[in-house]
Amino acid sequence: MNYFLTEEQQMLRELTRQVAEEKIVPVRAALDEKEEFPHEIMKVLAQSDIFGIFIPEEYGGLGMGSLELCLAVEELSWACLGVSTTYAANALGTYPILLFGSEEQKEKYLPAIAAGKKLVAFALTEANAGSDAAGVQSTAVKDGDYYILNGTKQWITNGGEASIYTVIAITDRSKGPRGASAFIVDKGTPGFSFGKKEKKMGIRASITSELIFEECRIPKENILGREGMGFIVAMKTLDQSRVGVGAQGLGVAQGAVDEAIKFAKQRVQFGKPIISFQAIQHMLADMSTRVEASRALVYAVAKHIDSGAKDFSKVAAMAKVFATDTAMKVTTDAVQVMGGSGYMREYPVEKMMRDAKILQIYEGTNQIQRNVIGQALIKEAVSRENGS
Ligand code: COS
Repeated sequence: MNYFLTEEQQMLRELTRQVAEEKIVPVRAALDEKEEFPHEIMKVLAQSDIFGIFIPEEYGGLGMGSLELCLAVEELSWACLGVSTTYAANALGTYPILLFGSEEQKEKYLPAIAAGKKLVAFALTEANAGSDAAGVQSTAVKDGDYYILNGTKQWITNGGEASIYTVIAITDRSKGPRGASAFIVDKGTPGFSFGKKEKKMGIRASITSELIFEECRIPKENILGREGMGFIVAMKTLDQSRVGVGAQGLGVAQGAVDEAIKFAKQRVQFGKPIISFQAIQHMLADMSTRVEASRALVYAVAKHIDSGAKDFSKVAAMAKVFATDTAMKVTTDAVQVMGGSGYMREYPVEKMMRDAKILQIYEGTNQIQRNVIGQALIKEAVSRENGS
């Protein structure tokens, strides 16, 4: 379908597809098997300026927006969701600086991020704070020119590999969600260490670690926005990033459809390639239709965000939930189309299916997305009733 992409957007898509085909596809199975961080691929993405896509030109980026980021994420996810998670989590970690950082913070951090010299991680989740984002227990206590950070963050993508961390901690527990604040913490700050490295079902080319803060002194100028803005920093960051998770779903689902079609044309049963059977055609038809619907929604939401829309929580949640539920369904159906072969590690679809599962869980479970959509519908109905 023609999405009327500009020449620049088409070139970006072709470039990331080329990286995906030439650099990621040949090594994805090995990265998954060895649970290895994709250092070499990150270098290629840096050399190709792909880290700078969504960063303004004045900070060394390409000055593009959500749609371009989604195009790149889609292509990387088409090849490997582990690699694309590493890349997309870098954007997630950068958004707090981009959206809430002071001029000094932007000048200090964004050029190295745009150049791919420094990787970023976003640290909200804890043992008792995941879906309940306001349940954070880590604390940041003001002490002169410093905040002293204590607590443990869990399941942090890029944990240990990233040089920069955007961290949510409580500065005033009595104020509930308004008592959280957001900070930039540099790797190497005394009192900041890394704990358990997780063993995961999928996205095994990405790293997921625990962050441990023990009497970690952070300069007070590392606060993002003002004290008490941490919950809003987290929510706005997630609103911004969730369409990218939709793009991940879109990419891996397209990858699975492509593999299923390729296989169904070659596999012969009852004397014919299985693609000639209607049972298979109907599955492929449904899979492709869902993927195209996801693409239309993800691109439309990304364009809406890029148009300068103020409140896009609802539509970002819709893109995330629709495209990632699609990814789970389509990757599972790709395994089914390919039968025994689909289940074997020799083919890429079993990995795609394992990888896709996380998309329904991270950056807000798909149940939380439905809550966000539901709350927005109620708010809209109330404001319609009030005639506003
Ligand atoms: N943008 C701006 N403000 C927002 C907001 C958003 N997207 N979402 C909530 N707020 C505001 C609310 O308007 C409210 O403000 P007031 O106190 O002025 O009324 C405040 O923040 C608290 O909101 P709410 O009461 O809705 O908070 P809840 O604790 O009920 O949580 C959900 C809301 C569930 C939506 C939130 O916790 C969430 O998104 N959870 C999932 C987090 C997540 O994605 N975790 C994954 C790990 S991070 S990768």
